[in-house]
Amino acid sequence: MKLYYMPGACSLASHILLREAGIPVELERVGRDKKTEHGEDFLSVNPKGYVPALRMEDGDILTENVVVHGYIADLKPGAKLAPAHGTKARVKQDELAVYISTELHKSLGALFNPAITDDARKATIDKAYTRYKLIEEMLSDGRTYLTGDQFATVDAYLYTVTNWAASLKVDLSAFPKLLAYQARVSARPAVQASLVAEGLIKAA
Ligand SMILES: N[C@@H](CCC(=O)N[C@@H](CS)C(=O)NCC(=O)O)C(=O)O
Repeated sequence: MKLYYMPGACSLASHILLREAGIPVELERVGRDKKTEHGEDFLSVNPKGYVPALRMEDGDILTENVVVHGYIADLKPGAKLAPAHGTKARVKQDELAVYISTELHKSLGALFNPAITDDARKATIDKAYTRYKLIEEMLSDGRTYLTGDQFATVDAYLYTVTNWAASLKVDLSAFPKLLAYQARVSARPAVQASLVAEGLIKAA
């Protein structure tokens, strides 16, 4: 399998999940010019032009974070990254995944646009705060991860997009449970290995 990624972008979540599942993966970095590190034209790999793009074992390409995460989880049920299909636990996890995708990923991602106005930036951050408030409340019952004590797809995803806050200068100090959660997820060996492999931190 091959994961097309941009360092620190949302594709980091798929990268973490592949490591958590123990699935060997080849990493292919994509540049802003849409060329990969080995000279592939990324637009011919994924005409949508964005990561993550996962080349599956049969050669087909799979895109869209939430779907890629579910696919990885289903490949290795033993890793318990998602509950079984057809259960309420699975649809509740899917509900969270879509919340992270549409309410947090997309709004925080907009802050990377250098053309964003101050007013739009403030409105976007205020909206993200209302979304994080719900996450903070969920974490307030002492659970280790978003769905309980089991690390799941949604943790890799929430961790990845929340990790952007520092570089985007989004102050999360009003969410202490979230910050403690970020530190817990960050300490996982698969997360550390992914950060090192993407060149985001140095090996310990
Ligand atoms: N709908 C896609 C969006 C993925 C996405 O926003 N990818 C960003 C990185 S976080 C990207 O590749 N941006 C580069 C671009 O759009 O040119 C998904 O949810 O997977």
